[in-house]
Amino acid sequence: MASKKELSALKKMVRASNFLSVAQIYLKQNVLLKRPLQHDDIKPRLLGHWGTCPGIAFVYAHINRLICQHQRPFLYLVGPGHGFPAVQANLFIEGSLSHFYPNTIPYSEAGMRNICEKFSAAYGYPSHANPEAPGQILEGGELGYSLAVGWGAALDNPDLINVVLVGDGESETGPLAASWYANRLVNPATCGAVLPILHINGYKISGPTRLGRMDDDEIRMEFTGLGYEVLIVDDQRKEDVYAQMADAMDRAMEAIDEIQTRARSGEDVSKPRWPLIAMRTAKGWTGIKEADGKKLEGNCDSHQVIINQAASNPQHLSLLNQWLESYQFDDLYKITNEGEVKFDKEIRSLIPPEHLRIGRQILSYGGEIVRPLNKPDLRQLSYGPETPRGQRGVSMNKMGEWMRDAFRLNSKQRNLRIFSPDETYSNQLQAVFEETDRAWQWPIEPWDQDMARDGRVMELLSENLLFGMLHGYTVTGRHGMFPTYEAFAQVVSSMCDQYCKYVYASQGVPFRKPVPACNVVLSSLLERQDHNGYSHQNPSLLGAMLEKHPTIISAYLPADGNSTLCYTEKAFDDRDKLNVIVAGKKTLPQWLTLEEARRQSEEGIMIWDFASDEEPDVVLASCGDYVTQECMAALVIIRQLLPELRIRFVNISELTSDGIGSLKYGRKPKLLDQFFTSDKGVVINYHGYPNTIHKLLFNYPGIKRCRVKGYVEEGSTTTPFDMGVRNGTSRYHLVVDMAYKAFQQGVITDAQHIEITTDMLQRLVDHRSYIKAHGVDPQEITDWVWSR
Ligand SMILES: Cc1ncc(C[n+]2csc(CCOP(=O)(O)OP(=O)(O)O)c2C)c(N)n1
Repeated sequence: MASKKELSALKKMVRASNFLSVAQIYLKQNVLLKRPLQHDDIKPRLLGHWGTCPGIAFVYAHINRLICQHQRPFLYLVGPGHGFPAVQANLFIEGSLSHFYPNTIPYSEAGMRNICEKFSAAYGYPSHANPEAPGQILEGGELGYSLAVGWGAALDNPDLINVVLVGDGESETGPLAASWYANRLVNPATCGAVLPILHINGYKISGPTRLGRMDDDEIRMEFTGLGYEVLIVDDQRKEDVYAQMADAMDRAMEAIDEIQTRARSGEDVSKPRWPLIAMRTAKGWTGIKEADGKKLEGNCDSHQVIINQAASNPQHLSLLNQWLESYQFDDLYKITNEGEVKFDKEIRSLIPPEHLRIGRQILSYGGEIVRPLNKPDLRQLSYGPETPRGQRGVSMNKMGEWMRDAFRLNSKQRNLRIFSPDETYSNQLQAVFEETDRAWQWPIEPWDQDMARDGRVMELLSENLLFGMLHGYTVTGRHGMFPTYEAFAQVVSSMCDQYCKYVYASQGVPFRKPVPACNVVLSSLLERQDHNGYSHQNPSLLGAMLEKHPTIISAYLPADGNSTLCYTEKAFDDRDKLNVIVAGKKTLPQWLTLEEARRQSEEGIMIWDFASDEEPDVVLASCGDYVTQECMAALVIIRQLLPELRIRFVNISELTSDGIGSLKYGRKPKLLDQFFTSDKGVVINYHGYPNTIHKLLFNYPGIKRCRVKGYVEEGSTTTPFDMGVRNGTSRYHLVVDMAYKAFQQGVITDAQHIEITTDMLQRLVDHRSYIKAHGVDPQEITDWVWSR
């Protein structure tokens, strides 16, 4: 139970924060209310969300109390990050802002003026939680990700407690709704805890929330059913809400401690019932109750800026003045002889020791907390050792073996995990189960496969939950991979965007240091979703990510197993990025020795000499694994038909939004002439949408010579080869395209061109008849082998 003194301190801290929040939202000068407000003091553009700020501050103060009491590391993830003024206010009060920004935000009145004047101003501070703010590990704009990110950050951080404030509006989103299920995955013996605080202020932007209209029994039933111990705090009860909250926080700590102690003393804890606080406090609490005939406090009308005419309307100005005065902020601090702010003694009693302050939590800013992975020896895993050409293999199997060995080599470090929506097996990564299991904290039946309390593979059928967990895991310095079906990766496209924004914005922040890349592995690729059909054929995430800053996103498209090994290693070496790795899970011919694959992975593009002629007439290029097979088969056919035609084969294995190949080529596209020549026709067979390549090559002078093939949104349940046929990426189509390029350049005659084209069209007709009759591709396709 909180003492009277503690309660008084909590109230003062929240008062100070609320004052500073309101000042940030409204005032461009006179921010400390040294004189009565004038219209001129009001910002010309009023931005910011008042309604959620008091709840954020209330929780911040209560976390501080717990930190002081328990001396444990805490993170505070603010789902309603749109209430950033409250976060910023508290970061100021605890001194973290002045620590990281001593020149611009000194611990003085000048510092307070700075955060108020610059809030939501151009080149000032953003209006939502952001990486410039110490302690934040999530962009606060898009709702729904806080809880998943919190669970991810808790993994393998046994001492950490992540308090996650979840908005009741936010809790209506799909990602958040799924995030409650993470209690099935997180092992209390080896991981930290998440304390969700559901802020039931009853409203979102313009209406009531689902939870806001439920009574206590209904709230209890819902979250008890989800597996939590529900603690309700309610400002409508007689008991002081500060005391209720302190009690709930104490009980939550006790419950966390009980679970962790049991699990850490060797007991097999099934169904750990983590605490959850359902906190009912009014939206816009302590703000203006009513204005212009509207109910503000305790209603959605307090969501953003209330009384927004204060710059011109005397009544609004007066209300704002009274509102600010009501906090009696003056009484809460003094200025020392050195000009520093000295907050009231009680407030200071709640500020944790420096290293434990929320804004100083070392886990939140990368750098020294990152331990590089011990990496497997690729020589032991590669196809070969001599040329693997002629051999067949599976890219995803190789990635699985790499991950298996990496799990073994990093078992002590405990800094590697897979986050997979039920697809570790399906995506052919099952080798990892030789070394680890799938994490599961609820009952495990004797017939369940590869499941254990302390598994390092996080599986649950929610792309949102798992990507969010990966976000939390990597930004707190660990390494992870999110293998998923290519077609459904779009489910987390927006989450990937937000991740990229977080990482990009972090790069400009001096105290944020590099963190391991977030690795999204796309498998079950469209070319081999012939059996699942049209719904499973969608390379959109790849294209979407290639719109992002070139330094933040790389797409890796290894053509075979050895290349997949090299790119897996590279992806885990990368920092401050999101990698999209595109790799097939079916058997395909192998092409490169490990040495060749390594060389290619440095450049992202390579001429394959073994498949190329000197001084070519035509260039054929591929980007992706299945499309590479088709190119190689097309080479065999065209060389049989036109032995005199000279062809170069180029494989592209890396894309950035700057272009194809590594950034070197993206930035100087003219360099691509060394692959594509300066004047010959080029045919490119690409795994995704052809437009993506057109866009990436828009500034390459040779683009007019390029014919780009790719997925053009044609598909169905059909045979594997027919997928290429329908999209014009099959070997027969490529032969037609190469013959056309050769004809255009006068290398073959009109008659030769017509003959070859007719031959290929006939083969396409024959193929269609065959698959209609037999239901499978003919043997010449299924058993095709490379020869030269
Ligand atoms: C995914 C997403 N959808 C919509 C919005 C726009 N939006 C901003 S705040 C808000 C309401 C949030 O309500 P709640 O989570 O209850 O927060 P609070 O009431 O504490 O402000 C909405 C819909 C958003 N930021 N993110």
